[in-house]
Amino acid sequence: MENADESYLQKWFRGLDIENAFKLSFETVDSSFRSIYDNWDDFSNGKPPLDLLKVWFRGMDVNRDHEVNIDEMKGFLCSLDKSMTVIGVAKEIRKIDRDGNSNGTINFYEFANHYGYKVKKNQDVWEGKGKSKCCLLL
Ligand SMILES: [Ca+2]
Ligand SMILES: [Ca+2]
Repeated sequence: MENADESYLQKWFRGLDIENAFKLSFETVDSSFRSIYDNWDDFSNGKPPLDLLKVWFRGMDVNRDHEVNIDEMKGFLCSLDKSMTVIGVAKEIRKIDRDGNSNGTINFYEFANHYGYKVKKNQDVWEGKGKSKCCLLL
C-alpha cells in the first residue's frame, strides 16, 4: 500500500456510507476501526473479517448495483497501486468471478467466498439502500 492515495480513503468512506449521505456517524467510523484493530492479525494476513469485506465491497461498487465490474475494480486496485494494469485487473476479477457463469463481474457471494466465507447468494451488502436488485435479472 506504499503508493495508496486519498482515493482509497474515499472508497472506504463510500463503503461505510450506506445511506449515500456523504457523512458518517461517529459509531460507524468507530466500529470500522475497532473491527480492524480487533482482527488485526487476520487482517494483516489477508483474511479481513466479514464486516470489513462488506465495507470494502461497497467501496468498490460505485454504482451500488451489487456487482463489481472491471471499471470499478480497476478504480479500486489503482487507488492502492498506481502500476496496476487492465490485464492485472482482469486477472483479479477472473480469480474471484466463480459463481458458475463467469459473468465478468463480482458479486458479494463470490467476493466473500474468495476470502473463505460462506454467505447467502442473495445477501444484500447495501442493506436495502443500493439499487433495486430486480434489474439484475434482466
Ligand atoms: Ca457496480
Ligand atoms: Ca460473477
